[in-house]
Parts: sequence; structure tokens; C-alpha cells
Amino acid sequence: MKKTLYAFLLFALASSAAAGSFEQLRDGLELPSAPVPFLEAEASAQYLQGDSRYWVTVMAGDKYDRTGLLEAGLDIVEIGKDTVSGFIEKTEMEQLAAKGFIVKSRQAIQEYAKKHLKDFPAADAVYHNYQETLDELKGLAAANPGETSLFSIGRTIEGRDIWCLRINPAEKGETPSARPAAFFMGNHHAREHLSNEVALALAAHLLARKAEPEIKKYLETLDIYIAPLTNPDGAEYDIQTGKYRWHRKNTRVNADKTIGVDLNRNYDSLWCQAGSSHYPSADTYCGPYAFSEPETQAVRNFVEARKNLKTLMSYHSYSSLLLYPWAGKAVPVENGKDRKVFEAMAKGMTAFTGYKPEQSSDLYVATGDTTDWAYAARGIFSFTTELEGTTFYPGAAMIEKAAAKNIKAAVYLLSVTDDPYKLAQ
Ligand code: 0X9
Ligand code: ZN
Repeated sequence: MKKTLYAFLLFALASSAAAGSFEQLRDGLELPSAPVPFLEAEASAQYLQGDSRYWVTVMAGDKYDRTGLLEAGLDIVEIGKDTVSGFIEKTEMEQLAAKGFIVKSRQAIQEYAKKHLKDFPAADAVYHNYQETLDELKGLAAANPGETSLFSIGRTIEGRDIWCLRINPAEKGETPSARPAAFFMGNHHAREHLSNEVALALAAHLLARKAEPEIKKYLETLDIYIAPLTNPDGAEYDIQTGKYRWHRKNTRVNADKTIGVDLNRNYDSLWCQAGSSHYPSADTYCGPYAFSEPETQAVRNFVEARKNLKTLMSYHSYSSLLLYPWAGKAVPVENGKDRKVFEAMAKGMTAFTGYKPEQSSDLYVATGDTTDWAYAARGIFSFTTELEGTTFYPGAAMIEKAAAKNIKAAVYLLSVTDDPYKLAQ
């Protein structure tokens, strides 16, 4: 009883700082203006009522098993030696045995949540929601009018803007540039809030140090774009009740009334051929067709309109990995020179992060991701960073840690953006 009261008081104090974060309108429904009070984990899982996903651990010995599981609807979150764990819809879970998979353990998402929700999310008020992300970007733009432009690259399915901060003192707005360009993105996946933070921290870092010679030279020679929140609808949906929902996709209402398309399966590169699911309820649902989603369309249009893009980084979480194409086929990049560049850049960046550099498809084969499309369509040296941690919700302390090393890696990326092929010589 005492413990409950104490938790509530702590929550009340902390939530006064977070108030406003959850005032969103969705589907015409007015939502609570403040988070639902966190009392105890036992009670807290109730908000997931109606979510029929399970957290399962399934035997899987190699990338082919893992790819097959993604296609069977499993959203792989953790990879062990002989197993994988992640979320899967009940109906899809029930078909796993018939498909030859051995389920070692399973628990309803409500049970999983009881064990994994701690003092969340009041303690995470420092993370930026949609409005706070925009405020931060506006603040950076206002404080650095000579170096920045802020614009939307398109609107989401719910009508939110996908904001992009451009850092280039010579060219403003959406004017094309002949300068070599780098594009950093965060939060394709809703629950990967840390990826928004790292991208925001990178923007703040570059601008705070714009006069320092090392950064100044990139501002003078490159065209830098940072879009921290690629899936703002999903990110807001994930925190909408005041407690995390482990939501991955965007918020499209599918034909069968399930919610969301996996944006990192919706790009037009071998779309939905492997490691993604045609079940709308699956967390790896590829959508009805390639680029069906306004969010991926926005990225496509942005990239296609900028022939100067040389490098791209898409931040995700978690696992401490740096991944490069191919993601959608289990063969190395065919062009030897490009392969050399990818490997050298991966080595260069992981020297700062300590993450494991790896070809994406060595983890599992998954088609339709951002990096395969950007490389295949435009020859852009594109990477996925899986930030560190052992949970999607690693708490406030992780931001500084992850940002510090990934900023160094991003600055390395900038250092080769002028001509990535210099690494192939
Ligand atoms: O599966 C994804 O979309 C990415 N991992 S996440 O846990 N953030 O969802 C990885 C994309 C890279 N592609 C492959 N590993 N094939
Ligand atoms: Zn992700």
C-alpha cells in the first residue's frame, strides 16, 4: 500500500514535467491529457487488453530459420545462439508448429509487460515526443539561422509532418545542392525512441560545434540532412496511453482492422520477397504494395530529388550492430569496389561505437528496407545502426551514452561523404 502511494507521488511529480506529451488526437478520439498514472506493473498491463501478441522464444539456428520466422509473422527482437525471441500474433503463433518451428516458451504480451515495465514512462520524460522533437528542431533552427533550414519532407497517414533539419550555410530550404550530401534518419520503428534521440543529439552537436575546425569544414563543404522522426504517428501511438505499447509499425488501419505497416519492409527493393510478412496483423507486414505508405513515399521523394546524396544512416534499436547491404539477399554486394567501401565505412564507424559491423542479411534476410532501396536505386552508401541496449525502452541514462559514440561515428561518416570511393583505393 505504502509502496503504491509512494509510486503514485513520484509519478505525480514526474508527470508534471511530462504533461503535454500525451495530448494527441487520434481517429477523432480525445485522449487523456496526462499519462494514465503508473501504479504497479501488475495493474499496468491492463492497457494492453485487446493486444493479442505473444512474446515467444523459438528454436532458430541460422539466418535462414530467422528469415523463415519473419515470414511466418515473428517480429524478431533478440537473437540467441540457437533461438530467437520476439513478438507474434496469436493466430500466427498457432501456425508455427505446423510450419516446423519449435516454440520453446511463450507468454501473452500482458504477462511480458508486467515483467518489463518498471517505472515507465514518467521517468522517460526526457525523451522527445512529436511536439518536443519539433520544438527542439525549431530551437536549433532559430539559434542557427545562418546554417540551417527546417522543412517537412511529407506527411504521415495521420497528417503529421516528417521534419527534416538541413545543415548547410550556403544553400537554404529545399534548394538542390551540388555538394555531397549525407542523410540521417531515426525512428522508422515506433518503439525505437532512442533512435530519435541520437539523431536529435547529432543535430545539436554539429551546431554547437559549428565553429570548431573539424565540424566547420563539413559545414563548408557538405549538405547535411537530419530527419529524426520518420514514423511520428507510430511513435506517438506507442506512448499514447502513458505506457509503452511495443508498437513497431506506422498507424495505417489495415483492411482487417489491424494497425500498421512495417515501414522498413515497405521500400521497393525486392519488396516482400523474404523476411517480411503478408499478414496485416504481423509486425513485419510489408503493406499492400511497395511504397504504399506516405512515410516511405516521403523518404523516396526526398532521396530521389537529391542526386547529391552519397551516404545515409538509418538509426534503429537494439543490438549494437552496424548493418550494410544487402539486407534482402544472402549475397555480398556484387560490385567489388562498393563492397570495399561499405566494409571500410562500417569498420570506420564501429571503431567509435564498438558495435559489430555485419552485412544485414547475415542477421536475417529481409527485403524492402531503407538501405537496400537507397543503395540499389541511387547508389547511396546506406547503413542501419542498431543502437545499444537490451530493451526498446532503455531509460534516460542511455541517451547520452548512445549519442556520444554514435555522434563520433556520424562525424566519421561525414568525413568520407565528400567521396566514399576514396576508401576503395
Ligand atoms: O528488421 C529490421 O527492420 C531491422 N531491425 S529492427 O530490430 N530495428 O527491426 C534490421 C534491418 C536490417 N535488415 C536485415 N537485417 N536484413
Ligand atoms: Zn527498427
